[in-house]
Amino acid sequence: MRTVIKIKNIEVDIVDLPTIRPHRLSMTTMHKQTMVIVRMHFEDGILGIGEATTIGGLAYGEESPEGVKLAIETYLAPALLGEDATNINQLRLRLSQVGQGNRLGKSALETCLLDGHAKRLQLSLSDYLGGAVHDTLPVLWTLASGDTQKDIEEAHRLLDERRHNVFKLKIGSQDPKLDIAHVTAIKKALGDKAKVTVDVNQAWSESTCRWGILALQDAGVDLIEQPTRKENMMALARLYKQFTVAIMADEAVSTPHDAFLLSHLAACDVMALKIGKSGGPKSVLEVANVAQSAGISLYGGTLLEGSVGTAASLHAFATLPKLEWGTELFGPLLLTDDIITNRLQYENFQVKIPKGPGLGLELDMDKFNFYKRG
Ligand code: MUC
Ligand code: MG
Repeated sequence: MRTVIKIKNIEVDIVDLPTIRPHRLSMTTMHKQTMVIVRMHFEDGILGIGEATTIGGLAYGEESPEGVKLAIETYLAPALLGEDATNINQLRLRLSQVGQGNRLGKSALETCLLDGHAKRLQLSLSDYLGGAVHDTLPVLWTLASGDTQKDIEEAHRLLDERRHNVFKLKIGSQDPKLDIAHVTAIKKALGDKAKVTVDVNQAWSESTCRWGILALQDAGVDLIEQPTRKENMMALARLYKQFTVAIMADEAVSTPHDAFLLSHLAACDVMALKIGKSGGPKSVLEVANVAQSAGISLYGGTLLEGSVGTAASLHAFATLPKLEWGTELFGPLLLTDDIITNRLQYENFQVKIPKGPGLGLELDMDKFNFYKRG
């Protein structure tokens, strides 16, 4: 017989942390990262933590940090308070009944529930999800300072430190010809020492893609991420058939249904998995299952979460036997400081899956209180 453990209280805070340098994407330039940190208190004294993070307020996605906090406090958390925390599937169903979409907030809550219950069972989160098949995962770095020379220097330094040997370049904020010159210069400077991928973040039209992707392919780029608008899956499908360079869907794939549709349309080689897009560490694995059944390769993506969201992603992705394109779980490294006591470890081009019960992390309450809003 399972002992019922009730959810006692849920606290939601917004935390702002500066980035180590400006981070330029097609739709915005980040100078800080804003994280929604959720603390879920259970009646057995256990604390579950979770994070909901997006990029650039409302610039990147359809939910903002302030909106996520409001949705959790007003609708999602009240549906969980007083409920049995040991039946997580029941609570996921409850969340889907009280709220459509709102997957960022659901992801933070799902993480809290998983962290709490795994701690209760003295298991790591990945063990609770069935077991990790990796102790470490490869992790790339995004070059996005907005300056070609600075990006080249940054890449050389990170290669020398053996921290990253795959670099993702963010383009789409300027004239495509300038973007192509930028990518070509970086790939030329790095040569065979590093792989280069490109994220257009939906900025190009299909006609720009026809010559733009060809030029990037000729420059030696290994993968092109989300070149066109996320709604336009048909454009992605047409482009996928025109090039040999790998095409990855990111913003276009959040739910298992999106993964099914993209697979049905034969629209991409790779899908970027992100816990925040899908509603949590367990939910993202449902997307992975659909993709893998369709023979589509997987990539462990990020919404540039801090350590809490990154650890949650690591535990989920570590359970996947095949993550052909590695991960980009470098979010904590983009920030000047952290709100946890034991930082994630990056070395030899890999990040370690944290050990210890649940996420394997603890909040540093002094730092948390210092950086939290209000
Ligand atoms: C995105 O669209 O992939 C991931 C890495 C990065 O630099 O930005 C994010 C968002
Ligand atoms: Mg992307």
